[in-house]
Amino acid sequence: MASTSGTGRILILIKPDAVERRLTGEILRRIEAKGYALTALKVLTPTEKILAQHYAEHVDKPFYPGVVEYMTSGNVVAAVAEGQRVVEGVRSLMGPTDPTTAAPGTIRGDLGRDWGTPAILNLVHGSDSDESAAREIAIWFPELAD
Ligand code: RTP
Ligand code: MG
Repeated sequence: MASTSGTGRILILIKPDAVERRLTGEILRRIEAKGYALTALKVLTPTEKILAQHYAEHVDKPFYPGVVEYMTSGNVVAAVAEGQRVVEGVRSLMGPTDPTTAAPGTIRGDLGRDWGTPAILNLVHGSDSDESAAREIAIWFPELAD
């Protein structure tokens, strides 16, 4: 059973389609409105090297070249959010991977439109576990390492 106490962290990426569509504020607004605190924020165009680290579990999959093309197509906003059970909470706010079938009320369900190429354009990334969050925060925010 998930922990119900303590403060967790999550790595969030506002992906290039969201930045291009000026949805950064709307997505961060939803995360803040839920009660999570933003504790780090930056804008950058990801390199292939950082994406290979971030998506280590996907690098050998057939869709990976499309993900690289998608994620290097423009700026992303990387953020760290904190709060109780924040990984579960933000993943719930995001909705599932496919924006076409993500439920209304979720970020991907309300705002996503998956008729783009070269990958599933789904606006936002959120770490899927506390372990993933720690690994990903170290990749995107090495300056926060203690
Ligand atoms: P994310 O890691 O970006 O938060 O998304 P997720 O957990 O919902 O999805 P995941 O399975 O981890 O996939 C990572 C990203 O790769 C792209 N993708 N394309 N079949 C495909 O074409 C495909 N599958 C995954 C998506 O951009 C997905 O968010
Ligand atoms: Mg994932």
